[in-house]
Amino acid sequence: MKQNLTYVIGHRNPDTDSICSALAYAELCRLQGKIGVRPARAGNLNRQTEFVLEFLAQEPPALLADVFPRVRDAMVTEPITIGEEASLVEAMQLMRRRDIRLLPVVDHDRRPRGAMVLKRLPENVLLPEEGERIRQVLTSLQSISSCLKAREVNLVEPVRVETLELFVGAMAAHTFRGILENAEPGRAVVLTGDRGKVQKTAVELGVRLLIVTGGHAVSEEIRKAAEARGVSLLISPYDTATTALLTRLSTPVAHLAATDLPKVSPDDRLTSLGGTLARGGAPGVLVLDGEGRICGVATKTNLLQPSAVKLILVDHNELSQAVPGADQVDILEIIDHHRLGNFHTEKPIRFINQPLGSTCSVVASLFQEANLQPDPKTAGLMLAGLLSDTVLLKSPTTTGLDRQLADWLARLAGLEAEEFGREMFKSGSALAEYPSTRDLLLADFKEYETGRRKFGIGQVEVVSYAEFHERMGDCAQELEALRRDRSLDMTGLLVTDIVEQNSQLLTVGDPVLVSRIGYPLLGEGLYELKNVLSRKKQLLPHLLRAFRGSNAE
Ligand SMILES: [Mn+2]
Repeated sequence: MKQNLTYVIGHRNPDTDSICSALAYAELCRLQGKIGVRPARAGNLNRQTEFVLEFLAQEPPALLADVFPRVRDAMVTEPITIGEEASLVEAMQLMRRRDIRLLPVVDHDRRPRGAMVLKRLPENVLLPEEGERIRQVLTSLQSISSCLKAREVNLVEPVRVETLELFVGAMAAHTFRGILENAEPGRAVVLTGDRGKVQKTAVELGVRLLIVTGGHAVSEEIRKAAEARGVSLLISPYDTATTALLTRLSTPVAHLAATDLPKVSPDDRLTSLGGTLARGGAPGVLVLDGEGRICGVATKTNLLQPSAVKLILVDHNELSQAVPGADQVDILEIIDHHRLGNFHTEKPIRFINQPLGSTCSVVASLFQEANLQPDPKTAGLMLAGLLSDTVLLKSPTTTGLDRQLADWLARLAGLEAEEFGREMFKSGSALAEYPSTRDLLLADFKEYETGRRKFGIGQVEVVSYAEFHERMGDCAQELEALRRDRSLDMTGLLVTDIVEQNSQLLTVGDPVLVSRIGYPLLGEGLYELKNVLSRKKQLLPHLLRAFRGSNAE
């Protein structure tokens, strides 16, 4: 059984705030002495978050594709097993010694042949219902010998598993002969002490096995006779009563193992198993790995335990946004800054929801409330989440407290917030994500016509022009190549800064068209478009107006 684990986890398609608030809140829990609280994520990191974690040398939290309770969470790993040739008595000793209720019986390759089940042992051990079968035992001579730790004087076909009948030679030889003659000597196992006449009778009648009990030596005459007659002969160190009991318990477990236990994979969901176990009489399951080898066992009790996995949700409070399976485990806390999403719980939980710019702001304020100071890395993480969600504190969701917290966190992290935030947005911005400059141009490229002139304009959004300016030479070259490929008179790229709410336009092509663009020129083919954000509503009407009449020239 795994120990309890609480994951702090954000929403699916995690953003920087989701990842960083999970990391920071798990750290707060650690500082508060809570055990077993770990950060996790419900999806892949975006590029911005990747940058943040790399920059702060922070390992990404573990990826949880889902939290559906699975067999692997409930099973006993590395289970104690017993070989299929072992005897019932060995199985019983093992189960008693190790206090186990379910003992898988395996072959040489650890593939299960079934299991010994504590609750069912009486059926294997107690007397069968039919009287005449009372003396019968299914076993092999080898198994009897090993149970008795016997001295092997003569063994014929020791590995054959057969149904044998036990007879105790505790009477006068002639009486005994009478009894044996009515039985099938070829299936008889005769137990006797140092009674030479009984021993001799048994050998003469050609019994399957003669066991001399009490460790008594046999005479040379008996030994030779047994060999000559093909009678197996063992010397048991135990008295007759013990020898009889152990012989009865010598059945190889392969013949007794319960085979009705479901075989499941560690990855199976517990919910799909519940019904199977509730309906059938199986006391548990055998868990097999990909190769069909046993890797765990789970009893009904194991499987009905509540999941050991618990969740603390950050940056969301709706199950539809949560990691799959969240509805099947306990949710202990929610730390968020979103609208309430009609969330139900069975027990009271800690629910902190503040109308702040980010969940990282909420977590940072919890550090302050607890009088705990985050280390520089954790402060940097919270700063990143805060700046990310508030778009460098410019989003209308930004509060006064967010600004104060950003200052506090930046100081603790030793970072300059504005610069760090810009770097962060730059790394995650559109430009870096395109595999090639051509892809960047074509991502949102539209062609237009005015008279005989054709032109095309692409648009990308950035949070800073810096990266665009670095790639401007490439962009101009590729715009020219694209212009020729598509037989256009002019091509352009509208780069919109969503933070500053401005755009710049880079163009190449027909000098007549370019000369009519009319916006302030910043450099070769580069224009400044103040307060222009929309290609459709702002840039295009302007260009169509400016280009009108250019056909005549
Ligand atoms: Mn958020």
